[in-house]
Amino acid sequence: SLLFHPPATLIGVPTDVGAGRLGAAMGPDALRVAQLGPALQRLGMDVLDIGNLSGPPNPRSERDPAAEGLRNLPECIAWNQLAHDAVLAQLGLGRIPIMLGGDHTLATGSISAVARHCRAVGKRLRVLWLDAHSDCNIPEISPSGNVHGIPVASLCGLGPVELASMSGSVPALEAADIRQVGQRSVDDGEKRMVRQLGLEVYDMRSIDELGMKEVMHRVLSGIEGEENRDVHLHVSFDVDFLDPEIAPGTGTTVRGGPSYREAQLCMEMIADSGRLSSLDIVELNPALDIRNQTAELVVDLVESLFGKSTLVRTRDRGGR
Ligand code: HAR
Ligand code: MN
Ligand code: MN
Ligand code: MN
Repeated sequence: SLLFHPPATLIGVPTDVGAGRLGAAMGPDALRVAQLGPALQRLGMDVLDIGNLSGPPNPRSERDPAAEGLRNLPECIAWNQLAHDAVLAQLGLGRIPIMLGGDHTLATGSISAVARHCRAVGKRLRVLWLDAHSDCNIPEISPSGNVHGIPVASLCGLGPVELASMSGSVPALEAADIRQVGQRSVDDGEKRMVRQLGLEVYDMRSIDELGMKEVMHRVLSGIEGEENRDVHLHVSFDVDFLDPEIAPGTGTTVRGGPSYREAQLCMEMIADSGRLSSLDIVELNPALDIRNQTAELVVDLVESLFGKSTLVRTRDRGGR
């Protein structure tokens, strides 16, 4: 690969606590079966797999009674704290943490660690949120009580204080640090939150109208090139971002997502930015998959995210 990457660490965080369906806890192992680590090593990367974190038990039923409007909140807080600590430790070692979820509630922990790290070393933060959903609910408006529907609000300082304060300061980041791509299912109250926070969202309609190339150009603007070496780019990749025709192995599919080629271009343009410094891969649910095809697709896309390309390319940063 023409791109240099610092060493990376795979951190398995096997949770179902934030989701309405069971099975995402098997996500880390499905990614291992699909050879995520070896695939990245073939690109010349130094990859270490530290195994799975252990935390509170996952629910045994998909109908746990809701407490204070949010299901399994104490377990979600505990798992997020574990994810936070593990991600922060890897950042401190100069390695790229790749968090293998688990459900998307874990992004509060991982991104809180990234925000804490950026504050400590004086880096600017940009978060790309690739997801069919905005994950911007707060307990008062969540239609499901599922904690994987609230991490963006938590990071912006709203909702349960244990989650909102995990980075050591509230809010963990500014809404202006986030770019969302791929949304096509946003709840009514949540739409008002997105608006109120002023999130920059490139939903499926934007992708239809502008094309993935222009969308990615916009979400990466201001962070590419030598003059922006002080930017830490975090990608939070919810597998339901992808069209369910190519990625059935996830708990809350929504039709009309990015195609295989659109997703590849998205990942390739992120790689070209040269800024990728941490990653979440979440909501992969092998219990709903067909012969691990979704995990294999994710590995294929993550190879592109770390610079795999069909041809040897000169690094045309503008790309246009
Ligand atoms: N918006 C819905 C809720 O809050 C569903 C969102 C959760 N699904 C996810 N996260 N996979 O992106 O319940
Ligand atoms: Mn999500
Ligand atoms: Mn989602
Ligand atoms: Mn491949």
